[in-house]
Amino acid sequence: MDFFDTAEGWGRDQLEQTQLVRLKSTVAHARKCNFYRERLDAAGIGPEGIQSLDDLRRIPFTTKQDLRDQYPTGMLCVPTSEIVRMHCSSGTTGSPVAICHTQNDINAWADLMARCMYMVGVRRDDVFQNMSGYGLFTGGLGIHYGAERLGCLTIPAGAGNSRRQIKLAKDFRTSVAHILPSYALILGEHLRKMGEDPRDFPLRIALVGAEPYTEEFRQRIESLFAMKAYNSYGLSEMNGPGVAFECLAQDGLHIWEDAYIAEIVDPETGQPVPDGTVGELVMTCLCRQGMPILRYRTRDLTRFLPGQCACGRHHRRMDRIVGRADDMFIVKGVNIYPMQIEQVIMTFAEVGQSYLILLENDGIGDLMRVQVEIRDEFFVEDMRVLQGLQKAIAQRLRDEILITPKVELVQSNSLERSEGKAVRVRDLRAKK
Ligand code: DLL
Repeated sequence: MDFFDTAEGWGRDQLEQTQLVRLKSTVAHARKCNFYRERLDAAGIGPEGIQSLDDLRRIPFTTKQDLRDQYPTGMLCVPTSEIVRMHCSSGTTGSPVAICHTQNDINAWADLMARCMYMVGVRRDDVFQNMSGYGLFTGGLGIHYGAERLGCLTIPAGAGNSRRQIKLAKDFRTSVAHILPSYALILGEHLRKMGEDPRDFPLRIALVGAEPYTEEFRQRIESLFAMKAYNSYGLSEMNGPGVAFECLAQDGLHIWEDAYIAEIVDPETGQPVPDGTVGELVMTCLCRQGMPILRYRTRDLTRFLPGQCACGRHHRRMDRIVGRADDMFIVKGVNIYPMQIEQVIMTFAEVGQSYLILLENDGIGDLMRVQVEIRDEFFVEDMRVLQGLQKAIAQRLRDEILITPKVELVQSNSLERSEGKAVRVRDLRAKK
């Protein structure tokens, strides 16, 4: 097999031996900041405290609140003069979280990102267009440096502005793009409105991630553009993109275990769940000097996939993220994740690019409305057809989530667009 670097092809023994060596040195290094020294001492883990990979479980979790409390530089483990870049995580609530990197950190991250891209067939003669926001968001510079590391002509197009994206892609024959799932469908619609078939667009590969989306959504993106779309997972606290990535088999995301240790725990108890069971992903980085983070509670829900991947790589795979522990909402006593809704509505050919879940309370009880954009060619259908569609969607949703939401069909492009990650749920209940 053709690997980007040797660690990509390592077997289990080599991966685990390396993890142990790197975990030992990361934990020893983390003691250079007061926060971890105190935490580790309190847990009885001294400078030589890690003897086996099982000792990882003795280390207390790190939470987003810890990172907020240590903002901006409380968790640095090198002098500030060694730091060359910082990024912030995309959280919209609470005070910010800043992650600081040394030049070595940035280089190691670029290598990992380049490995992801190489794995799905991106090569130096590809033209790569990054359609993601730059700035503090790691999907900009993080992926950018990976593409340059591979030697691609890299176009830092940034988010939005579909007309310009299309012009750049056509002028430079862009073959690979990084794009948020919600934006991919919007871009396709824009092309159609211009009277063009998105299948004629030069793209052959898209790296798609940064927000949850379903397999049904991926299939739409792939067929719309006649290209392959690979799921890309990461979070700022673990650098950003480049943590886990799908290979050509598209059967789960390989977690780069030479650089990270992943655990999946019960979100309530913090105890490991049996393999194959969905739980909260907990991540430890093994190759970071500026700001190492141990056992980070990501709040993302997924499961390890059993067995070895058909591609032959030994890095463990995780399933696509089903949602975040924080995304779950409760209506009439039922726990619902936005992805359950998406999974249903995206199977209807009439459904367009976007949807929005509205949660309200009419004083008697909770109400859930699902606004669904309908593709232009179906919106002109007669009333009975549209009512039939509305009913069919509502019924299928009831089968999935056990309550019947009110489904509203709206015109394509009528729901608000965001330049960054899509907002899928508006909970208006608290305001009543
Ligand atoms: O979104 C890093 C990234 C950029 C990943 C570009 C992939 C591509 P944050 O802004 O810190 O970092 O947000 C991290 O986004 O905890 C997940 O909840 C969500 N997320 C990221 N990738 C995926 C994915 C970047 N493939 C948070 N599927 C994470 C589902 C994802 N959710």
